[in-house]
Amino acid sequence: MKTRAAVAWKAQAPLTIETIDLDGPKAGEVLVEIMATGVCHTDAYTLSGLDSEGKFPAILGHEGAGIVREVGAGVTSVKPGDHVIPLYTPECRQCKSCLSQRTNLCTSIRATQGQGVMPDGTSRFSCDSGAKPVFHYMGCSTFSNFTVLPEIAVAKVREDAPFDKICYIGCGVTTGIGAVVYTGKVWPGANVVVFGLGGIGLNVIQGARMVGADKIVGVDLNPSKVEMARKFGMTHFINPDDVGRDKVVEAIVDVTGGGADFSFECIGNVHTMRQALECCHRGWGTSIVIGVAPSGTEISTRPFQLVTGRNWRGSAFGGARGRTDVPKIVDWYMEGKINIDDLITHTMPLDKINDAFDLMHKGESIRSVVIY
Ligand code: NAD
Ligand code: AHE
Ligand code: ZN
Repeated sequence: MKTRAAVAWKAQAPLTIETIDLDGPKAGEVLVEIMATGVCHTDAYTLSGLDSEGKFPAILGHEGAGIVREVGAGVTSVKPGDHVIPLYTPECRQCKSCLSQRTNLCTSIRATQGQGVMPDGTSRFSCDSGAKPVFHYMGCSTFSNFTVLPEIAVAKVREDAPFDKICYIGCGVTTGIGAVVYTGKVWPGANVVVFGLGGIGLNVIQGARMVGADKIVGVDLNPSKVEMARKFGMTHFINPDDVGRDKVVEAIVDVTGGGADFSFECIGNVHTMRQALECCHRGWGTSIVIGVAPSGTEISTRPFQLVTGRNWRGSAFGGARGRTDVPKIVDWYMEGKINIDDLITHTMPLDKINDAFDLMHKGESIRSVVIY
């Protein structure tokens, strides 16, 4: 079939809207009509050319919601008409990682996903009527109106949930709230510090408030993020440019009375990752890296920071098991337990998708959502 899609032809170039070819679902795969997709900083990261797994030409996008239109042979868990959220972290429930119950990082199709192809090693997308392959992205490619996904990479969700809001659960909401609930297991009364008050950090903040955190300290260079952060539960704000960039750790230790019980780095900067670790409380504080730093960069700290009891961890997709946890998070939204609407500051049609990247880079949006 033909589908409209925003194609990333090469790094650092704007996406262009094309009508491209899409092969139907093979065994174990499903065809999904994407109804809405968010634009995450990770899409911008890959488009920047700094992602070691970035392949071009590709159809980016990994934060979508849509409707199953066709299923391949052997598909049993979803049927045409089901509403789904694509999962860049699938859940096969059979691999060593899924069976371990210790991680959400299903390994069954991770290798081919990173190569921009389906599990059989080929792409379903092409241009010039099949002559030139176009790569998939993070196994999702939600910047295409129609996409093909493995059955294990879709979460079936309730049908009364609006696509233009729940698409954000496909990455940002789950990543932020999940990092608090599933990865950190943050306890009521904990002091929490959040570096980066963007589409991820604000969800960490609402997750921290949800579990009953005490102080919730936000750190950002952009003071325009403060109002929204306070609305979502931030109790204290530190602008590194106000306290001095080399005094951020001191300022946090001061405001938390000894250091953070939990810190979350939601920027993707190795310097703030170090600050996020070093602002943790001696003896037990845990820092969780969420931000994706450019390939080739490295984190560092004095080993003494770890010897004295600080813990350095990371979280992908908030530690959420996609097919199990995503439908529950959709329920939380529908029951009014979490706020998604206020974080979606901009919407646009597909042909304006480059505006979403511009707004993000200018720091003017929290989340932009493309509605097909
Ligand atoms: P965003 O652009 O919406 O927000 C980033 C925020 O960081 C902005 O408010 C910006 O002002 C602030 N910032 C930038 N540099 C700063 C600095 N030096 N000090 C303080 N604040 C600074 O981005 P987002 O969509 O929230 O994504 C944040 C990061 O999380 C990205 O690196 C993204 O790739 C990553 N991410 C990771 C996962 C995961 O599963 N681990 C999932 C989604 C996104
Ligand atoms: N290809 C990148 C990896 C980037 C990365 O860490 N991605 C996160 C999700 S970001 C969503 O916005 C993730 O899930 N990581 C676990 C995994 O298996 O990729 C790079 O830098 O090489
Ligand atoms: Zn994302």
